[in-house]
Amino acid sequence: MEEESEKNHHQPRVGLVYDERMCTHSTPDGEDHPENPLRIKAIWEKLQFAGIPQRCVVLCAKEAEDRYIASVHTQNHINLIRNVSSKDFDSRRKRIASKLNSIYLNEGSSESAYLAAGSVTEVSERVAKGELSSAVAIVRPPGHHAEPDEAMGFCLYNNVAIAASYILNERPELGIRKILIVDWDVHHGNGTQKMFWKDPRVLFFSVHRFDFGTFYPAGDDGTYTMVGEGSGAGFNINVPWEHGRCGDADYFAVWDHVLIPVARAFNPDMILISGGFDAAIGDPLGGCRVTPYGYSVMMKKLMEFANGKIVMALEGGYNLDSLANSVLACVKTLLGDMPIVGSSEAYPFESTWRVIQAVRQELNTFWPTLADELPKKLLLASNKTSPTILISSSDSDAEDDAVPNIQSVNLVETVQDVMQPLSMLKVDQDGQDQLVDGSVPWRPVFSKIDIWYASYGSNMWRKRFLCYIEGGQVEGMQMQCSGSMDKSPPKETLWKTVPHRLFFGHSHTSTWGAGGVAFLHPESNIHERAYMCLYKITLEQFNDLLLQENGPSRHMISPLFDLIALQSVVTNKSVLLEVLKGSWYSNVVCVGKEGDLPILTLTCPISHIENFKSGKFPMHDTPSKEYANTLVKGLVEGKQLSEAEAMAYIDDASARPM
Ligand code: X5A
Ligand code: ZN
Repeated sequence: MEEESEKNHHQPRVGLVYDERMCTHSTPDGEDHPENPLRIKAIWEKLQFAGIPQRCVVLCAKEAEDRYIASVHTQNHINLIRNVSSKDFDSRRKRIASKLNSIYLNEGSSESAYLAAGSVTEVSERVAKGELSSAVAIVRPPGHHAEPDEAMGFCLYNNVAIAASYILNERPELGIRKILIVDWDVHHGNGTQKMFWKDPRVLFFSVHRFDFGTFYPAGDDGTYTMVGEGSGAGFNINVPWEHGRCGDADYFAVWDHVLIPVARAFNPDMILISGGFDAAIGDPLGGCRVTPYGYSVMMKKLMEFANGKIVMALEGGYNLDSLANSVLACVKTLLGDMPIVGSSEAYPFESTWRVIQAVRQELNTFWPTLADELPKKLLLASNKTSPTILISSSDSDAEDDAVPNIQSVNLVETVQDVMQPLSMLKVDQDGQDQLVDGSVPWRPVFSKIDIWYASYGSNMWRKRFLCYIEGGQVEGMQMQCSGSMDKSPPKETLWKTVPHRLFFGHSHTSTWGAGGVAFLHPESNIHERAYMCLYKITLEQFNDLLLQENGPSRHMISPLFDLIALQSVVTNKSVLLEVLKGSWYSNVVCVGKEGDLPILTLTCPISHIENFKSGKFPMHDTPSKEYANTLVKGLVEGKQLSEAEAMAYIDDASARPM
């Protein structure tokens, strides 16, 4: 079964761009330099020897256009790079380069810089379009150190930043709204960080040697407290190694405990990798120890996101063999080849756990998933004598073992009846309703199961709730909802109060802007009373609602909240949705029954309550005006409270300590 569907998966279309013209950029007098033309030649030869180009879509390099470069670089910088290779600059070129930080220039520099930036942009566009599944750009000069107005660190144009900005700003019709940039070059991507510092559409993640600010490019830019600013706050993540010798185990630990949980929450539409390979074992500049196996695992883990839409652009990497072998491992991984065998002998350094914890603490207000305690056993495992703990696939969650509380037995039986034939519930890769060999499409089935969805926040206002069903946007909302696939209105509406604490937490939302949003304490408490507006909708609609409530985009291949989850919520009172981990509303809670149907609501995991109590997450934050208005309208139009009473209800809930 497994093997058969594997065969039916068509081979991914992996784009590959390489062009000898990028070899013309070299030191003016033929001096040795680590960033030399042999780098990309060695990669290309290795790929040819391995028969890779035949399996890929090979593309020619293309020069970037100034107007697109201009979205991240100044005109002044563009003029310099455009003209510096011309005859008129022959006498000045060396002098200009010597004034820059770690830069050489020759007659080929301009063309190479344009080709590198243009090639990354070109393949990114094709991946965004879906014409390619993923792509690798074997380019030079590298880009990630290049700042808006300055070439530095062997970089002239910031290739990856130009591509990201092109996709977001020039091609909105491609639907790429959020880009994750993963910079695994051993050096900090200072240029890219600057370019997207205030931009929440780009999550920039860089893991690099920092050595307390002494490693190139040196200074404080690469430290973990640099999290971005304005609406971009939280969308810049630095993981600064304290020293060299970091290897696979250290990188895997960062992937598992920082990057992957955040990526899950951010849910990028596309990933760009600033693929430097100077953290590779044997690299003369990096002094780290990542193996080709390490890179392939890092790549594989990223392929779980953005529908696999990944573009890897070459940055550094100065040992020709390490470089070529590492790139080969990455391309093979994108092609879906069997993973290469690797050792899991090593353990992360103790310093690695320290760095990971510092990063998690710094960023956990933006990414709640990072607030969970790391398991003690993990932290103790860096003594290098304990048995292998290398790849732990996810963070542990104390709330996973919620106390069972058997109720509504009827429903359990009902659910079990329908579950039997659906135990092999599966859908085809592209998604929705087609029948694939033996599997059962979920939408037609879920469209026949009704539940009560209970709202306590803005969804109490019917018009706002209907955005999740019919699509659209009401006053005060900062974004459009896509709506459910089934746009039929709720079959019934009714109001109830429940013995749960209503509170307002966090400091902003993408829907309502600044100000806290509503949560319901997942556990009941007879001293509390919260208003709820119940809508009878189908399990299919509930799934579409869950997806929209926890962040836009991405269509659902399999249901987020399936029959197993439904059974579990009825039996255990709440269920944490693993796939939504990191989102604020990842916890589905059953607050009772109405008729024979369960009443389901969405709230934060119980573990977050502690964070609200301790102040780790902001709370008794007054809700934003727009948001509070929406609640008031809901309660008033629903004939539950007068306007004054509704306002008092909200004030009371936000003022009271937990
Ligand atoms: C792209 C890259 C390194 C610059 C080191 C300068 N640059 N000493 O790896
Ligand atoms: Zn580097």
